[in-house]
Amino acid sequence: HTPVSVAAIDLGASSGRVMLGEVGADRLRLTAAARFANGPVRRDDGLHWDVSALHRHAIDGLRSAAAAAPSALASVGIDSWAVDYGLLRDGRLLDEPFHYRDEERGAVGPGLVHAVVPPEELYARNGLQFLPFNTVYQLAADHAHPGADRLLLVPDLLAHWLTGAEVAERTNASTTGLLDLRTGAWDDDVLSRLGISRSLLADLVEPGTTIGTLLPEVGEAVGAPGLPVVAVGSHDTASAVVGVPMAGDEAAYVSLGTWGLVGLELTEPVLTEEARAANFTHEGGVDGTIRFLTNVMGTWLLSETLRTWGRDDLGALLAAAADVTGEVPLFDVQDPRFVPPGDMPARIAAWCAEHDVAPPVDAASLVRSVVESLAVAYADALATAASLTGRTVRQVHVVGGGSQNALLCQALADRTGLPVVAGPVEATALGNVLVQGRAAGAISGGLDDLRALIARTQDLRRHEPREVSVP
Ligand code: LRH
Repeated sequence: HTPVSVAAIDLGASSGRVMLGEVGADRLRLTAAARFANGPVRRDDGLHWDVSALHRHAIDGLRSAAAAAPSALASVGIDSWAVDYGLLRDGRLLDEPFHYRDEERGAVGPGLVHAVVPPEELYARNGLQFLPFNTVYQLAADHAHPGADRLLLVPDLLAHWLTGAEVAERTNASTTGLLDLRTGAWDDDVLSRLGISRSLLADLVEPGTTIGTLLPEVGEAVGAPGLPVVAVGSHDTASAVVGVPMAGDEAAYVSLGTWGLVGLELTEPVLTEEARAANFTHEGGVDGTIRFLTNVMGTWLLSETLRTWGRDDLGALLAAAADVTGEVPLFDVQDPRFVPPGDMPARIAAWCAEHDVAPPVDAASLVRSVVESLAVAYADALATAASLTGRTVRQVHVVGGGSQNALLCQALADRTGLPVVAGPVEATALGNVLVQGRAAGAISGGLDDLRALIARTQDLRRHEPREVSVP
């Protein structure tokens, strides 16, 4: 096994990056080749993504990664947030994709779908938690968009622009609601009942397979002609879970970015009515695993709060929040009012007023209130995951950008009474790089081996639960 260099294009809801990864039997190193902002773009017809800008950033970042690589890049892999898609006709994108936080589509889609396929039946078939923006609901709300002959999820759209190929990578396809959990194939019955043409969907590919090679003009632009594009866990959360340095079945994870994805890795589904009622999902993981998790609010609440205040000093605010000694309100972070972009401090105050709770008195206590309320929600979700599966959780891993929030990780340790292992921050890019490294033959083994490599090479921080009374 000789170490290889690979590039990871990792697109998150608030920022994207192109990472240069070096991976080998005892080596796992990431360097940022490019970082860029991402976010919702408001237009007359609703909330969109600027995927054309992401495409440009990806190309620029790839060029930097190729130039910085110690040896020629072996491949590039792409991951992004789930559910959103571009519609194409004759290979051309019809419009910038909608953003899953668009309120109107979320209000319309579910009713249209559930009138045809009731939610209980849908869960039995696709195993997905109800999120009003699952692809199947967005598509129903899209019927005003005739003429499309192909749907590509965001990472698959990028891969199409880089290689010309049209595929549906399996982990991300599992978030559409159109994949049959029992057979692993597109659900032809649901598709026909909903009037969605099967030919709109591309053929499924597994993480680790080669999607294609860079189109000649792209290869030239990035200085890496013929570079293979390899499918990774293209759902960012699938790659993040590969990047969780856990071992055994007593570990749980919180993949903490814009969302807090809280759950367990399973090999068999838990398709019970209790799991459906608790809104636990079965998303497809790398190597045929199941990501049994639920979507909880994440750092979105903090980033929208800072945006409202016109501040960008999260570190200073968290330090001030850590010093707050008075009571802070615990509010329900899962209240749907917090999903769309907007004035979170005002929404939190309104929630408190409606629930006869004293609102936070200043910025520091508001931030503390958010942190404590998130920790409560994660602790609850972890307890639910354990009870739905009959597992005992003895350790919690927090990965992703939010794992840098030590106040939150400590609050989670205190509220669960369990050790919290924080890191890696770049779990998603690492998961992306590891799957490519394995495909290139630089490493071998199953997810346990990939995770052991992370545990050996990455900075992790342990938070022990404290014997303190928590508000
Ligand atoms: C996190 C994520 C999550 C999805 C949401 C749309 O980035 O992919 O797993 O539910 O975005």
